[in-house]
Amino acid sequence: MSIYLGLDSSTQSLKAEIIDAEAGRVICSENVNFGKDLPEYNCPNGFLENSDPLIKHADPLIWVAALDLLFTRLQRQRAPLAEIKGVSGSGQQHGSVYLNSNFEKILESLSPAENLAEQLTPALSRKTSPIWMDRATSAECAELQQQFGHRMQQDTGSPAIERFTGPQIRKFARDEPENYRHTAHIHLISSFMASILCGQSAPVDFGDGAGMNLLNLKTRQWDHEIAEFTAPGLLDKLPPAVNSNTIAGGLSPYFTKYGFKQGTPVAVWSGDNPCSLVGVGASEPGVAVISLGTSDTFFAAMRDFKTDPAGCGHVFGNPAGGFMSLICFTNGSPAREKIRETCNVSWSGFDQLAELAPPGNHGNLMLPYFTVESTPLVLSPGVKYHGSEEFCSGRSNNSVKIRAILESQALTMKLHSRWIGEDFKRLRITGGASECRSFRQILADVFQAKIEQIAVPDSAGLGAALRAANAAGKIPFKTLYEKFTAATESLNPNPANAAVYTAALQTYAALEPDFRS
Ligand code: XUL
Repeated sequence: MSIYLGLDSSTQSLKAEIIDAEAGRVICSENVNFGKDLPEYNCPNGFLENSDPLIKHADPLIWVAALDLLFTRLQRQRAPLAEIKGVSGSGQQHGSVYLNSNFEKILESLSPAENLAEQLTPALSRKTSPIWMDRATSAECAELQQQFGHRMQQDTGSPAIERFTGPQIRKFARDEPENYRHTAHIHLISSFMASILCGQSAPVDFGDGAGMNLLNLKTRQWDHEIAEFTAPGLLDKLPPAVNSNTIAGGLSPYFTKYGFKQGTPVAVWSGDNPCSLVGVGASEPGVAVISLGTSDTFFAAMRDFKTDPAGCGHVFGNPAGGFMSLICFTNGSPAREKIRETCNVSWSGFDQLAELAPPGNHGNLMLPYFTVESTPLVLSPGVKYHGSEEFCSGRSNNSVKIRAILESQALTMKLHSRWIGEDFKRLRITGGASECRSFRQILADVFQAKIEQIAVPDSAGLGAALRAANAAGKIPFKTLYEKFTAATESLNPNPANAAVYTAALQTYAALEPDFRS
């Protein structure tokens, strides 16, 4: 049997996907929801409440407590844990965990009689972990940009970004110098979780490491100059950065209490977006992925390293080698939901009504900034309308309103993915809104690309399991993709609609700068 485990430590839950790589099947799934299952950690939505809306920290012990609970549940459902040939994982990106010099000693001597959270408490040099939703580091980003200018983006793949780890570390070192001094290891959530599994401090992989504003993507080493400016002595606190197929170590004896075999290979973990690239079978260039969720993301394996001149898109490491692009649109599902509520229709009604308005929507468009937007950067939210007087004053019919949000979201994705420099002819689409047929056709027509739907409920967890099979079992990704990530449905573009969307894209691009902050 060829069984592998993928773990997905996301913002709100920890999930497991156990695959049989030979049979091409997920044989077991399990899930721990932080808010519901671990209320004592006070992170109902994955982070601690804070009166400052810019601060989003979590209690890192919730992630290790979830590991104990998840494995207990897997054991209870008689998952074949002793058969597992390799483990890897996916972590929400950018978040960081701060540990003192006891960390490794504690990991080496974990007692199965006690739980992980209690044993790891004395290893923390900082009680909380900033996560990707934190935006409290604008001052630090400005300082990093002032110091390094364009080099920051050219060498690390992104300009200094509030949620990225480097600016977060700089803030901690400045605000809590004593605690920073007592910090011996700074881990990403991904490398922290891998460390616990293998009982020693684990490396950071290039995929997730690229989301730190610290990794030089040209040398694939920590950038000494940027690290030292970010915080004094930082280089000594960072784990090594390695290829994503590196085996970090063998499973710690602690986990034999759940039925795992000691020494089972643990491949380094990666970030959720790099893992999803693998989980949807898109780690070869030529196909882009659109994930429609709370935020919509557009990502693709890259042929060459290049960066977004507008500074909105990012470059991360592709776990299968090379690089991947990632663009995040904050106004995804909640924006669609707002329009659905305004029209007072069900999701199927929403879908049907969108088809009643023609492609191009009579020239009616909207800039859907219901909340702050990261692509393009809009810090003062507000929805802007363009088109007929009837549409702009909210009197148009529901079909026009619904088509406006969907066409505008497709156009912003097309506009802001142009820097990648690839005319994608295939797009793989995933996430809740991929069920909306009219949206799929709009995306097909705006991009003039074939839209493939895939039936992967947890692409990050599956991607982690496939990475484990690749790193520990030496199974090529191509073989795994044939078995796990075939398209379930596809939709062709209508060439007759190309011209109308080329024109709409021009209008949209001209409108946007007026509304940027
Ligand atoms: C990517 C990002 C999020 C997190 C959480 O840059 O911030 O997608 O990885 O999912």
